Order: sequence, then structure tokens, then C-alpha cells
Amino acid sequence: MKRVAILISGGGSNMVRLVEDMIGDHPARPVLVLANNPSAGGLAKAAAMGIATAVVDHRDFKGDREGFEKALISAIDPFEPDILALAGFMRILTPVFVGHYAERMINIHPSLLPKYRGLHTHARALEAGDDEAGCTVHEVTAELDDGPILGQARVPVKAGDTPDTLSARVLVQEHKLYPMALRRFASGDKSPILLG
Ligand code: NHR
Ligand code: GAR
Repeated sequence: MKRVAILISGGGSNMVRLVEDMIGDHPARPVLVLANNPSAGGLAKAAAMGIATAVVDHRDFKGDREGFEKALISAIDPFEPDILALAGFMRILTPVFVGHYAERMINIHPSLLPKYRGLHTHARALEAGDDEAGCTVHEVTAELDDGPILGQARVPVKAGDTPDTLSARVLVQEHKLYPMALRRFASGDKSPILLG
């Protein structure tokens, strides 16, 4: 049974979907939900589901990414995770952290990578006049949003879309794709999932 730590920054809707999927017949189980933000709404949701939670506030480490990441590692490693799943985690990770969890870390990113690495993906897709958008689950490497792709889901862009309406449509697909991709990754299968 693989042990999964989930890293969040916000509401944690993807985290909740991952946890719900790990109830029952599954090759993994959740052991920790960690946030870099003490007011992340997902923390209370994780605690209500009986999962251990932790906070490492990056604001306590102004300008010291290495110190922040050492504190993250100290909070995570006692739980002995086999897999780290980033789910709306909003801090860029340096090669120190990525190297510590090499080939054990995955992320969901709200664009059809390799398009739109980084932030504000929906606004950038609309700005470009794209007729489709989506999300990608990928392995985390030192290069931002650049690791091997484990799955993608596509949605149409509709007339009158705003970043908010588009992100809501993409989020529905994130909630389908991420549990499927984690399940497959935990079973050792890295073949990509394509939805939509
Ligand atoms: N780290 C590495 N090395 N590789 C990846 O693929 C990563 C990563 C860390 C986070 C998630 C991510 C995304 O899916 C992710 C993937 C935050 C930023 C960012 O610019 C960019 C991408 C992602 C997460 N963060 C700012 C920073 O200075 C802070 C922004 C904020 O707090 O709102 O860290 O796109
Ligand atoms: C999701 O849309 C996720 O793809 C995105 O943040 C949202 C988190 O929602 N991630 C990023 O933008 C990473 N840079 P959630 O907290 O409800 O899962």
C-alpha cells in the first residue's frame, strides 16, 4: 500500500477528490495533508476526513526558500510518504526539494501542457483565442510544469467565457482526471490518460 502526502494552498477540492477515491479498493492511502498557508480551507476538510494535517507557512521564511523547504521536509518525512501529490500547491519548489522526492511527486496543472506553464493559465488561453482548454497531471521535476505527462483532459472554450467560467469547467475535469492519474501512478503505471 503506497502512502500519499497531499500538498495544498487553498480550498482543496482536488485533495478531497483524491482522498475520497482512496477510500476502498485502491493501491494508496492518504497519510498527510500539508498546507503552506494556515488559512487554506482544505485543512479543515482533511481533518474532518480523519487525515493528519500540517502547516508550514512560507511567510515565516522570507526570502529563504531553502529554509522553507527544509521545514517542509521535516514536516513530511515522519509520515514516510511514497508519493507526494501537489493539489493547488502554489509555491515553486527548488531542486533541493524536488531531488529529495525524485520520481515520487505529481502535480495537477490547469492547462494543456506544454501550453501555459506557470500562473494565470485560463486568462492566457482566452487571451490567445484558444478554442479548447484543460488540465494536465504530470510528474514534478526541477523545471516548472515540465515533467512527464501522466494525463490530460480537454474542455471547449465557449463564447463569453471569463477566466472564472473557464476555470470552473476545467475544475470539473480536474476532479475526474486527478484521481484516475494518482490511482494509475500508485500502481506503477505511467502510461498517459486522455479524457475529452
Ligand atoms: N516546482 C517544480 N520544481 N516543478 C513543478 O512542476 C512545480 C513546482 C511547484 C509547484 C504547481 C504549479 C502549477 O501547477 C507546481 C509545479 C506556483 C507557481 C508560482 O509561480 C507556479 C506554478 C505552480 C505553483 N508561485 C509563486 C512562487 O513564488 C507564488 C505565487 C502565489 O503565491 O500566488 O512560488 O502551475
Ligand atoms: C486547481 O484548479 C489547480 O489546478 C490549480 O489551483 C486549483 C486548486 O483548487 N493549481 C494551480 O494553479 C497550480 N499553480 P483546489 O484547491 O480546489 O484543488
